[in-house]
Amino acid sequence: MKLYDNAFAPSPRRVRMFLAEKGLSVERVEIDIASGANSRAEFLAVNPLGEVPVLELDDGTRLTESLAVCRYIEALHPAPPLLGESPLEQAQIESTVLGLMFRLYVPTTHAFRHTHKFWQGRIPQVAAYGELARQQVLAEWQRLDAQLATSTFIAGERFSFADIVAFTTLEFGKVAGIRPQPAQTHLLRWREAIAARPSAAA
Ligand SMILES: N[C@@H](CCC(=O)N[C@@H](CS)C(=O)NCC(=O)O)C(=O)O
Repeated sequence: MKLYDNAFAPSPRRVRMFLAEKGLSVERVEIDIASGANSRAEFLAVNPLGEVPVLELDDGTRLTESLAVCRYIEALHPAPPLLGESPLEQAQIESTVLGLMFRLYVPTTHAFRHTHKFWQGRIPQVAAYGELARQQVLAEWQRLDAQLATSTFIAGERFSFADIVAFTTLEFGKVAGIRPQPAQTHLLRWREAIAARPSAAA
């Protein structure tokens, strides 16, 4: 197996953390997004969307979308379970993960793309839209801070892929000025716990 990856991007980092939690490692191919390698023909032949991660299997089959990639890895290597064991737990984690992707990760990318100088001249930027997205993300972190007052992890009492998605999104949010506030003590407690896991270095 081979992972088309980028050291700084949050989506492939989800897969790296997931693999690390499982004690697995795969060959990595670094795609330099900053220099536009993901938009060149060579990589577009791998993923026409120009996005990482892509997991390439030994028979050449390619999987995109970090959730699907991790679900495939989980099916091959069930321990420790990171996407739930019982049908109910699996549904609850998937529901949480999809919510995080739509309400947290996507607006965080919009805040970054529409306000950061890295994107100047690369895409049409609408600063007001970026700021709106940033506010949406901040409100969502506030909601998660309250939720973490009564649960150890993002999707309940067990560490899961939901924590990986939330943590990598929070780390990435720094580029758009999104950070936990000192008053968000539950969020800060959770972030510290996830950051202390060896997989956080992946
Ligand atoms: N929904 C996809 C998101 C993939 C994605 O957004 N990848 C970003 C890096 S985090 C990317 O490759 N961006 C390339 C670009 O923006 O040009 C997943 O979960 O894998």
